Amino acid sequence: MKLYYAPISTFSQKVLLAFYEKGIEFEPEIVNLMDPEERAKYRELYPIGKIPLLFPTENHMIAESSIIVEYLENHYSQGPKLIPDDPDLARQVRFMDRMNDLYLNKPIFTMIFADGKPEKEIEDAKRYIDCSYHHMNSRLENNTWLMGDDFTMADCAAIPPLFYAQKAYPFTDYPNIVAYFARAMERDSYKRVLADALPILKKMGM
Ligand SMILES: N[C@@H](CCC(=O)N[C@@H](CS)C(=O)NCC(=O)O)C(=O)O
Repeated sequence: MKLYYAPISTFSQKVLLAFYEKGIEFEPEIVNLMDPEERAKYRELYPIGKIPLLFPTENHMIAESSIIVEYLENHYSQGPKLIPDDPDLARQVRFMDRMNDLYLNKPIFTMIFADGKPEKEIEDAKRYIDCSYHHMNSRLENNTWLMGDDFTMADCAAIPPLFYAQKAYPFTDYPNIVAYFARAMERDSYKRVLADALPILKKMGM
């Protein structure tokens, strides 16, 4: 199974967390989309041009981080269940996953690359992140992970953007998120993700 990704990309890290949590092997294909030639070549393979991208076999392509996690969940029974069997719980995980993608991950990236962006876009990004922080902080009041005691796809989606948020839009006023992120840093799967990403970020001066 071949995975196209970049170690510093949050959506890639989301699926890396799933692979590592479940102990599923893959063949890494690291893509540097900041390199124009590599980006053009990648777009020949996948015209939308986003990572991550999974090829379970040579002719079977699966795009979109949540769909990749869902594929792993459906085809590999090992490791924790990142999407529960219970349909109502599964829906709640998908909801949190979607909220984290749309209203945490994306706006945090708007904040990282805020320079030159229209004021309206920055204001919207801040509002979305504030809403996400409030919601997460209250969910985490009595929960270890976003869905309770079990680590799920919702956490795979939340943890990578929180790393970048530390600088771009800190969550220091939200003690439950601070504690949650500290717990995430102790998790083997996330330690592996950071071990690959940190040297690259350091080289980039981030
Ligand atoms: N909805 C997509 C988003 C993927 C995404 O935005 N990936 C970023 C990297 S974190 C990317 O490929 N950016 C390159 C670009 O937009 O050209 C998913 O969940 O996989």
